[in-house]
Amino acid sequence: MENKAQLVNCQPVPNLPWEEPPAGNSEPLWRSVRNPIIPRDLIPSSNSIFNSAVVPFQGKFAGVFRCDNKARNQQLHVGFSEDGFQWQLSNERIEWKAENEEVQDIAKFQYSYDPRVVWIEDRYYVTWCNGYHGPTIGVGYTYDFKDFYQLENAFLPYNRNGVLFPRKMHGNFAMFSRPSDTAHTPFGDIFYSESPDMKYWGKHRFVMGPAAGWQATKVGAGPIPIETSEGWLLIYHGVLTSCNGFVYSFGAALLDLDQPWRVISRSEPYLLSPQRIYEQVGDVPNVVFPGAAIVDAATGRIAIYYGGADTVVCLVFGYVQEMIDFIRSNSMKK
Ligand code: BMA
Repeated sequence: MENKAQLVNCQPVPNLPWEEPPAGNSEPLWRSVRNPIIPRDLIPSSNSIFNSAVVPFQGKFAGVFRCDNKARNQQLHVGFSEDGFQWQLSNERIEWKAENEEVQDIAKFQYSYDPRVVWIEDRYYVTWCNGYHGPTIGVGYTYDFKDFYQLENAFLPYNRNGVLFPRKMHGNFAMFSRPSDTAHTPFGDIFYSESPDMKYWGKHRFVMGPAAGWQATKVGAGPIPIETSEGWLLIYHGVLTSCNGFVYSFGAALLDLDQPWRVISRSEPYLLSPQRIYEQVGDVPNVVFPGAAIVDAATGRIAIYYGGADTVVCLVFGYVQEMIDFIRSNSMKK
């Protein structure tokens, strides 16, 4: 019997979007029968809606969505939902207000995509891939999902997949990121960094790089890491290069609670790979890209939001304990 993991700093979410597994299910995760839960044309302005981030908000749900418009600009839109399945999205992109004059210079919109959202202490922080002479990690916050304030970019270009921790580490904010190039980067390792003030980032540590198979080309952090007594549960995407291009799957790892750059265990097989038609066919074929996970502390249930084929938003369900057991019993040899 594996150790029983306790969730740490996790709230009950009684209205978590949820479906029971199909009869005879033997997979660690199972997809919503309602997938894709957000179609590409939910709002008049959108070409596609995918790779998005949602959180529980005032007893309901709110989120920041990647909506590429019909000019194919990559933009962030705000959205709200009663049940986590059915979403109302703004038809216009978020207008970030520079938090102060210094930030004014970098807050000019170029492009923004692949957001993550997390509650830390007193507000919701948003990170995203922000165009500033190439992709880098944009940072901002909101209290109410109405007004959004932009801070300094966390890193120099080029970087993607900036993912904050839900609490301070060693008295500092903490973030994963993945240094990249200007294009469809053919490499990618996950790094960890800390900041005392959300402005200056340092103490950079290597966490993990590609490994054989589904994650042979690059890896990048997905949803906000989940704190458990067994370690940080990190869901991450991994990419392989086939004769027809990149294939995006996702898996998970357990990281040391105090030093998250130390990998305790990492599963050799993926948790989910593009196998359904809405994951295989779209603007970019063969992509499942996880951006958010909501956990219900009362039941240990998890609902993971992911983008399908860079076109739609999808949901997949599981149990945190079963994911941890899956990682441990399918662990990569070190
Ligand atoms: C990455 C990002 C993601 C996208 C993926 C597959 O570089 O652009 O938003 O899902 O490629 O196209």
